[in-house]
Amino acid sequence: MSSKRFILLVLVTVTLGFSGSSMAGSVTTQVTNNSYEDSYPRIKGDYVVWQGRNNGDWEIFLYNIATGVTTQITDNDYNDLSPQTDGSYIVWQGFKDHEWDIFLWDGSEAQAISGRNAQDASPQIANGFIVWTSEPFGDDFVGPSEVILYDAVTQIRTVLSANVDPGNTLSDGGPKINDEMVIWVQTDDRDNTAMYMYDFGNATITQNPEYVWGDSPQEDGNLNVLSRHDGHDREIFVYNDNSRVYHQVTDNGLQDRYPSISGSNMTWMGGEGEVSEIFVAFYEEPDSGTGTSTEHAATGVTTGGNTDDGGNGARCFINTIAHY
Ligand SMILES: [Ca+2]
Ligand SMILES: [Ca+2]
Ligand SMILES: [Ca+2]
Ligand SMILES: [Ca+2]
Repeated sequence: MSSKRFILLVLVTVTLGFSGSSMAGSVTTQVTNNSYEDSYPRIKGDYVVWQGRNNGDWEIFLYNIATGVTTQITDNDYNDLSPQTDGSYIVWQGFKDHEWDIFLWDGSEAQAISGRNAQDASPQIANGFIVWTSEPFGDDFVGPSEVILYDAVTQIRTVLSANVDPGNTLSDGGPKINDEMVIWVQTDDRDNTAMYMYDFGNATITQNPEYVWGDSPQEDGNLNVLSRHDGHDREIFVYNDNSRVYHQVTDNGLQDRYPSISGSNMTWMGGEGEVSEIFVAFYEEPDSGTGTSTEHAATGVTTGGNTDDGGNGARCFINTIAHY
């Protein structure tokens, strides 16, 4: 493993200043402001991660809400995609040396955590555990795929699906993970499927368990974040299960998509193609006076020398549009 370690070139830039407001509603911060595509942000705790197509290939970026600092996690000449974070670690897939591997950033450096001679993809992380689908290949074979579990603390990698497919004759893939369990789907060569659940509590695997998967990057606690069309373009909304109120977070000329929420913090992608940027907002429980709307520019947001605000991207619009 140590031979695969490499010190990251960490590029730290002071980001656009964070703006605060004591008003009920939300305050939006534009995290990126550059000439390349930034997309698919995910958030957990204080970490916002996304992929940016900087200098011809995709790289991984981190924005720390607590410090307001953006860090470029990768800087290489191959594609790094699909970052996920649990608020402590970042995982993603990178096409290093002509095959997909899984990489883990532990706060100071990144290392490959998958084996070679396999296509390793779609990592998911929760609570320091990472799962992904791994499809081994050789000169005369490809697959079947396996589900891998990696413990970031002990650095132990386990072929989780080997417990129920010891000879690897079946295709295991699509794992999801939360603090309590891993689930995945196994498919045989006649397309019969079985679902498996690995329980972190008792370290056992159950076939076809009865449960409802309740984990989504678009919901946390009583808050749900969503992107929907307002008649002009897509906007970000938060729905509060308790107050049953939709709160409009954005109102701009950008296509606002791919929202993700953690606690009261949310992130999304605004704009398309080379002008797409990453935004972060903090949601505050609205007080009385529902049905009113207030618009204000997010204060303290500077554009780092670029005076183009990307189409009102840094504005925050507070609008309670529904109240049941
Ligand atoms: Ca790259
Ligand atoms: Ca298998
Ligand atoms: Ca919009
Ligand atoms: Ca951009």
